[in-house]
Amino acid sequence: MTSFAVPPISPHQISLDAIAGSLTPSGPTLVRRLSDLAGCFENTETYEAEVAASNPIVYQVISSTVPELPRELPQSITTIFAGTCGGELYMTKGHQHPDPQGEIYFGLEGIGGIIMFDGNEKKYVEITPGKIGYIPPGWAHRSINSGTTPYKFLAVYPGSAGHDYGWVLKNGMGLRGFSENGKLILKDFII
Ligand code: S6P
Ligand code: ZN
Repeated sequence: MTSFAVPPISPHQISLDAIAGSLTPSGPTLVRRLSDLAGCFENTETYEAEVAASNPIVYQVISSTVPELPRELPQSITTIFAGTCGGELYMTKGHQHPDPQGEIYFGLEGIGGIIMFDGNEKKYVEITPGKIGYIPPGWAHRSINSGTTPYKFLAVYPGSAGHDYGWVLKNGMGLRGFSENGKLILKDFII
């Protein structure tokens, strides 16, 4: 079983396999199924039906061994599988950093993007292999897979940033991503 390293962390090298979406050495892997995304999709009827029917895996997050601790700089690779629920593209839960600090996402495979919301303004930044998306302090962020293959990106973030998922459930994300005839359509997020 993989785990986070214990400080003090030694200088080290990490191998990144963009196609496999893996880090070596790696820490824990988090798997999120549709049932873990309660309150995220607009069409609650379809959501409940699909959870009851097959409860598919929506995304997974593989961490490096660097722990989420102050002054450390953890990394992770998120893979969002291709799919929709009620026409809405598969997404991550989305969160705010309770300690408002920036973060970067680096595109590895597939096509997707970051919906960002600061409680007032909303933005969408597309991510493809080789593109870096910058998430400034104070912007909640949620990733979507807008393509037909798994979308993979590397995240690098301050270890003390934390994850507040409740903020998104309370305030929404500003935008929702839908697939219509294979095209990404962004719609206002109505609370
Ligand atoms: C951490 C970073 C990512 C996400 C991951 C899953 O700050 O933003 O590693 O944790 O993409 O998203 P979420 O919203 O379920 O944490
Ligand atoms: Zn984050």
